[in-house]
Amino acid sequence: MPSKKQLEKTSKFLSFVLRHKPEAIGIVLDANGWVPLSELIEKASSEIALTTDLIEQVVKTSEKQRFALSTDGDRIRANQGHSVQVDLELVPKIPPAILFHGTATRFLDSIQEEGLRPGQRHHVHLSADRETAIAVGQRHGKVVVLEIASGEMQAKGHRFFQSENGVWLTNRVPAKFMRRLGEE
Ligand code: HQG
Repeated sequence: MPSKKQLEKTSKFLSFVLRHKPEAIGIVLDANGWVPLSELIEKASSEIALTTDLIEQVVKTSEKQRFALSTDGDRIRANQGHSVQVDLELVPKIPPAILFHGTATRFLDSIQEEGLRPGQRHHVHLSADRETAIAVGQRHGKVVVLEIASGEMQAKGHRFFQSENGVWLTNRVPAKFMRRLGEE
């Protein structure tokens, strides 16, 4: 069994190349974000020693289910969070009435003005529970949780998607659909 540290290091590396910088190791993702494991292992070898076993362990143990293997087990892709253009073939889905977004207090003025924007990613990321939103927001600073009227947004024509690992995604959230919850 690889150590926790080794799994984490590998997971970070995979996020980096499968979401953001495939060209850093000279791989090309296909239109849907997939890359053959054999190619990934070979091209990554100057940076990190990967094996099929290690990658499978990372996929299996990722608490957020960050990656998926193809049904035949030959290819891998990141489930969400990309900054490179890939088509994850997401199908619009009706969201729960309320979703949450955790962010940092320092972003609030700008969010109030522009609404939530995807930034470097394809979509704004939302979660079904407050706890996840708090954890996500804490990465950026003093956390604040926004409650999003996703049901109302959907009724007004905004489309929602759910990634394979359960994260809710939408293109943007205008300020009128959000309400600030107490700071944590
Ligand atoms: C903020 C992690 C100013 C937004 C998590 C966020 C998530 C604005 C930051 C996933 C803004 C972007 C995504 C505006 C949004 N003005 N700031 N108009 N609109 N923002 O990291 O949602 O570990 O790109 O509030 O678990 O924090 O990578 O997005 O604070 O699911 O698998 O701009 O990343 O997953 O930050 O996190 P991010 P996020 P992984």
